[in-house]
Amino acid sequence: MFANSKTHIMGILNVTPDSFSDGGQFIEPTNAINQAKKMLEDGASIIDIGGESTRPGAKEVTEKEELTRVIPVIKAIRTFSDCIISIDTSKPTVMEQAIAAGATMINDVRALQEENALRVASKLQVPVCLMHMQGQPRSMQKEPHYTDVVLDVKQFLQQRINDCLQAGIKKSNIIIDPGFGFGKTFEHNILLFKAINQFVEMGYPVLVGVSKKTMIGQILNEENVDKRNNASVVMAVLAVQQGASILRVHDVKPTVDALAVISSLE
Ligand code: 9MG
Repeated sequence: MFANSKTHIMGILNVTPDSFSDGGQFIEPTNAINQAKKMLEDGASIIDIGGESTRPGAKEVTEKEELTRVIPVIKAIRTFSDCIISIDTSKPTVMEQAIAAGATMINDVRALQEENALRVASKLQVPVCLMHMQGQPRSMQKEPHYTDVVLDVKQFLQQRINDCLQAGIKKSNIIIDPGFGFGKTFEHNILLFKAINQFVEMGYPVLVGVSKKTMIGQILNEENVDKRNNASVVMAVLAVQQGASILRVHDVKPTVDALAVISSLE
């Protein structure tokens, strides 16, 4: 699905009351569904639906609550689109029920490390994104520490890839992600961003998610997340130029337009 050279735009759909950038406006299923429609019309090929906020400091959510948030939205999107629906979760039961409801991909910020997650993902046989995170969202930004951030993150991802292959997940279903902002200082994020090409060299499609994140706020000295859109598009372009295959973004249309400019020059 992600092996060719096409760049996929993954539109973010947070069905949470406390997401950092959209402030819970898509917790209402109707709003969420309209937002998904808009992102698809704008050119997204993947919709990433999450019912657990993973922003720094976020509290964990119960399985029941997560299911209540995401399942109706997945079912509704499936009635009008055959797009790739990605379920952003670490919980095996949510993975299973989301796929049964029509999702076709798993995005796990905990890289299938929760109990039973590896076994369930292997059984489901869908593409899975393995993301690196140091710590847990509640405390991950307290004191992130690495010996060599690029090497450490690469080693972690390679270990998770090996565990996935061992568990029966097909190589063609694995996507990797350095996890920008997840247990990383500004300097760590910059070093990782400059090394996206090294992650691409690992031989798996690379997903990059920097849209509106704190690192962009720090570059711009801009607290207001709504004023980070332009810089988010620039970083998306720079990620593609290093070989990223999937861009996880809030603003689909400007990112699609930027990619059209790049491909017209190839
Ligand atoms: C859920 N989520 C928030 N940020 C993310 C990122 O950078 N990558 C992935 N895979 N998921 C993310």
